[in-house]
Amino acid sequence: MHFLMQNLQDTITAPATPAGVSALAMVRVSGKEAISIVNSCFDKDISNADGYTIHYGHIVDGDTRVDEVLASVFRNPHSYTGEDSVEISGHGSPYITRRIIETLLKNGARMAEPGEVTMRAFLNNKLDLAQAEAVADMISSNSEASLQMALNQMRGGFSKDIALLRQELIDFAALIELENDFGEEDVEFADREKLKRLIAQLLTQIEKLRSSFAAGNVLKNGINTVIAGKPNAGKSTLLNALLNEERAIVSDIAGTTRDTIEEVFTLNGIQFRLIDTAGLRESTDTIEQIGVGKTKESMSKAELLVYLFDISSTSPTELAAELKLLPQMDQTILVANKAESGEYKSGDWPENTVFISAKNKEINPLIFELERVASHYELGNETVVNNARHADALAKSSDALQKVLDGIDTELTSDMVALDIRNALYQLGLITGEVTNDEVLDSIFTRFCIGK
Ligand SMILES: Nc1nc2c(ncn2[C@@H]2O[C@H](COP(=O)(O)OP(=O)(O)OP(=O)(O)O)[C@@H](O)[C@H]2O)c(=O)[nH]1
Ligand SMILES: [Mg+2]
Repeated sequence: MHFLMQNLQDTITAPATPAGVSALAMVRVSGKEAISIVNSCFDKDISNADGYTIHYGHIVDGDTRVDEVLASVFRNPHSYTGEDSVEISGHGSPYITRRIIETLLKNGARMAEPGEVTMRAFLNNKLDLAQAEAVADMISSNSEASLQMALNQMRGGFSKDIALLRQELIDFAALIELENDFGEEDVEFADREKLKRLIAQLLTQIEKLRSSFAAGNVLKNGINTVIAGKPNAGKSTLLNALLNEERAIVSDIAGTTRDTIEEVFTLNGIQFRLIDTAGLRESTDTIEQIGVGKTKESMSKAELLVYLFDISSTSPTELAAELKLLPQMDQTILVANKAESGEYKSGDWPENTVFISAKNKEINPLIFELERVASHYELGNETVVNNARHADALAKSSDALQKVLDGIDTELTSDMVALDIRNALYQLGLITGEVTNDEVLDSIFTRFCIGK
């Protein structure tokens, strides 16, 4: 509960750029006294400066010039936080940045807590909670797709959907609560059939949002992809070919890979988390057995299985037997490796088999398949839920709505039905921050780094 205890009347400061040597570094000052505090350690008078103006001058500590800077002035409410703010761009040395901040602290600013800057923006209605979380996601996003998703969410598409759902429900809650006020009199303002239809509609929409969570997760974290197959099929060779580096040991000894090896491969902005595994076979070697156990575990968690077989030493009947032993996966790509080693008839093999030569780096047919998989996750304009907290709140509101339905069907009293509706509203509101509790706020904003 650290910064909910902090005084929001304070003027805060923090570096907004990472520590380290760079051309420039920016220090943020935000709060009621932002402009006057900077003014008291700046060799120009900016006390009456308009918003959106930039001022050249020096930060001074007594008689000492700390740095030559540009100070950008923002007037409330037209700033990131909605408060008066000054952004000081100085030279990018950690020492200078520290000196600027020390000077500001001396003149009455307080060091910002991590996330406090964005929390103020939230409290001043500059962002809603889902958008604030998107800022955190954007800062930590590591691929183009996850960045796009965070940007989308920041623009508020997600929040708008939720707000629409909530509004319809609020209207019904009000009607049902009105019934309560009439107590003994047996009145029904809220048409139960209409309410049931609305809830069914809501449940469908919530379901849609929830199922986008899986796709959202992929964009954020990458597609868990397991490369499996018999020993010597060429799995490690394939991993190396995809990464274009000699990452895994390759040898003609069956059972070379024992531990799983994980590397990220990015294709069209989508990350594949490639896992090279120990070849699948019954083995008497203890360590290899452990490796095979790990392979099976990885497969059970994977979203995509790339199953490799050596076409030069496997017959179609043998392959069919192998495939029977595989777990059912949502997505599997069957790959015939060592295709350069001899003639083959593609008709002899299962449909959709792709033929490659990992050793010769002839892997384009597989790349095409991976692109096809990646395209499922491409970002449309649809709302994507990408956050475990949102998914959780959606699940809980879905449960609460189900309860409302059950309540209507079993002719529960209107005060009980109203209670379940309120609960569903509460869960939906938690997502956008229309309803907040300290615990949620705290867990979100502590994920930020100082200065954000
Ligand atoms: N001719 C040919 N040989 C290949 C090809 N890909 C891999 N090999 C060879 O097959 C042998 C096994 O390759 P690996 O990549 O170690 O096979 P693996 O599936 O990782 O094997 P384990 O780790 O033991 O399960 C090595 O001698 C590779 O050089 C290919 O496309 N063509
Ligand atoms: Mg291997």
